[in-house]
Amino acid sequence: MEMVAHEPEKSAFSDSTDDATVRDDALRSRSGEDSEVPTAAPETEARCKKLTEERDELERKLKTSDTEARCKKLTEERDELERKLNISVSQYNSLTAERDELERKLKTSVSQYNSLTEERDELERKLKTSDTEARCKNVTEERDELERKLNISVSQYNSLTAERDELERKLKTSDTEARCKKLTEERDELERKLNTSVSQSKSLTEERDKLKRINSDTEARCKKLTEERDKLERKLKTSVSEAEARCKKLTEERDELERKLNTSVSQYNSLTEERDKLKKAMNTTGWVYFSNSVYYISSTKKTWQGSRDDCLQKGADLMIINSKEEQDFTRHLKGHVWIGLSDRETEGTWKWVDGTPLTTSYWAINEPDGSEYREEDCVKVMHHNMERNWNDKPCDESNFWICEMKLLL
Ligand SMILES: [Ca+2]
Ligand SMILES: [Ca+2]
Ligand SMILES: [Ca+2]
Repeated sequence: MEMVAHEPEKSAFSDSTDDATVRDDALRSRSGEDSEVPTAAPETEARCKKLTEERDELERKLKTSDTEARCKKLTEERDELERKLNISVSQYNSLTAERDELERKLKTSVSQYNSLTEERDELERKLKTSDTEARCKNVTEERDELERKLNISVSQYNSLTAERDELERKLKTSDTEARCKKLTEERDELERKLNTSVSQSKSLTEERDKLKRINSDTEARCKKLTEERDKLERKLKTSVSEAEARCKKLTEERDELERKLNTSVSQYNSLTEERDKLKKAMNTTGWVYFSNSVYYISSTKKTWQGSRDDCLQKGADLMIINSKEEQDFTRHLKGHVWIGLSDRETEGTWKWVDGTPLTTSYWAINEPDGSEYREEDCVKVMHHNMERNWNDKPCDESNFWICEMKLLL
């Protein structure tokens, strides 16, 4: 009977032990550790310490990153932070899942615990009627110990959870805000630079357009100048061509003139030669050369008209005295010789035989003395020793005469 009574008691004890094992498992799951409950706290602390270090490292990096201005480094840091944030989020999700799992297990444990408590109460009630109070007391002590440990673990779990949540909050708020602020500043700086660049770009575009316009104007002017230059070149070419033609024509004219000059010189030489021959010939036939004229002095006497007729017959005429030299030449003649001067047409108006009027005269003293009443209309030279030796005489008087033939050369 006692054995029978003992079996249920042992069975009850075994069940009670199993219940404790279940509670331990529940506690281990609740603390997130696989180890025994007493060792759960140090590892959690280590994890907490690690998280604290990470937080401090993050805060340190956040502080030091304030001094960094370059976009690349900040971006790298941001990426690193994002990576870490992702890891933290992942860890957070994992912890949340673990927490949910723990809560689920805790609920189960609590349910089991309640069930076990009821069973225990039932057993205690049963044990009261048995002799196993000592065992019951022992079991009660064990239970109290387990409850104490469970409370400690729950407290640690809550503390760690609170700390983790605080870290996550700080990580989210401080990190995100600082990063957001920094990124906002970076964005503003980049926007400012962008605006500056846009402004510079606009300025450069305007400058480029201005230069394009100037270039266009210059090209237009260049084109115009090129056209003008081509026009001038064509004109120059035409002018050169015309000048060459004129030069050629002038050269031809010069050559023609040179040819004519040569011909003239040749003719001049020929004529000079002929003149010299004539002079020589005339000197031997009564003609005398003097100052580009040849003179014939008669050896007989005739009236003035008879004398003139003789001269005309010789291809000459009575002498016309045109210069002082010719006047002096008459002084070498033998005396009283008719010359070609008369006033037969109009009394007092002296004319040479070629029709020219008398301008320079060499009348002898008191000459001319002819008048309407004293008919003296023809002139002769006399007195070789007189510088002025002209005298008017009646035309029918007989005198020697002098013919003059002007030479062309
Ligand atoms: Ca003369
Ligand atoms: Ca007269
Ligand atoms: Ca007279």
